[in-house]
Amino acid sequence: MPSQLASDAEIRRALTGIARLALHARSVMVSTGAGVSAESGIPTFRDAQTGLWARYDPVMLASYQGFVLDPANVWRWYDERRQVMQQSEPNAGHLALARWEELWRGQGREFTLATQNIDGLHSRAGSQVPIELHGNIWYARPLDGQYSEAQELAQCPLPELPPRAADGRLLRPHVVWFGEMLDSLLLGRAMAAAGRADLLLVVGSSSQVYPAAALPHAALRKGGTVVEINPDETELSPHVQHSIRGRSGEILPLLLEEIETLLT
Ligand code: BV8
Repeated sequence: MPSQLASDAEIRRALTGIARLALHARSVMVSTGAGVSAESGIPTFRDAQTGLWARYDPVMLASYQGFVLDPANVWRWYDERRQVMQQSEPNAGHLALARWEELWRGQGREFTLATQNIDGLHSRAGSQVPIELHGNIWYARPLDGQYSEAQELAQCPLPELPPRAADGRLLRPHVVWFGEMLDSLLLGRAMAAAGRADLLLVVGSSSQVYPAAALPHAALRKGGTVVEINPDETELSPHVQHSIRGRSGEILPLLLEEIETLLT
């Protein structure tokens, strides 16, 4: 049964143990969800449906069917999210993960970051090669085009909805919609890293959306230790060794403190 940790003393003790595990691990992986961007002011996927969007089901808006029904409206939803993301800064949790990656890279240790988030904040925090499993909202590609035709679409807000390529082709956000396959190379890299991870952290995810939610189970099957950081209990909580009830912007910097103490 996992330890569900909420008191400061319990969390501190667990973080010391997790830092020790990290130092003895051949490979470490972190998988993040919308919760890691919450303290940057970006509503989580499920909280996002407020105000005008309250009457829309995000799974419908984030789907091919929803898009072709009303491209302008779906782009309006994405561009409003882009405007919030544009005003947001990486928070202490993003920065702690970038620092961890830098420390591990400096010591020739394996560190993999995979994210379900499309906001680009891990890269802005300094993470070098985040595996963006669900794409990136700052890129777009022709609806009738290839995944590889993605181009940066940085202008925000967009001058016209829906945006079109120079040749007039309708553009779609370069994100993975519900019902769409993830990029097989990215998913393959993430699953392979999870299978190698002696320690895998799942941070800020409700662990409800597959195949991303399968990553921690790939680590558990191979005998890896899985740690969850989330203020709430999730479907993953009963399966992990440690489920830390806390916000990523607070817990991750504390974990990095423990790791850096052990490294000195
Ligand atoms: C696929 C990009 C093969 C777009 C996203 C029926 C039909 C079709 C498919 C399915 C189906 N049934 C099941 C499926 C599979 C489906 C799925 O899993 N559905 C779920 C709803 C059951 N998956 C797919 O469709 C995937 N493709 O399977 O293809 C296929 C094809 C056809 C048919 C079957 C299979 C594609 C999924 C990708 C969808 N795109 N995003 C966009 O963003 O607009 S998903 C989107 O939602 C996010 O990227 C993210 O992945 C997900 C939200 O999850 P979270 O990130 O966890 O966010 P959430 O809000 O849920 O939770 C936040 C957590 O943070 C909470 O737990 C909260 O407590 C915590 N938190 C809050 N504050 C903090 C915090 N934690 C830490 N610190 C804090 N401060």
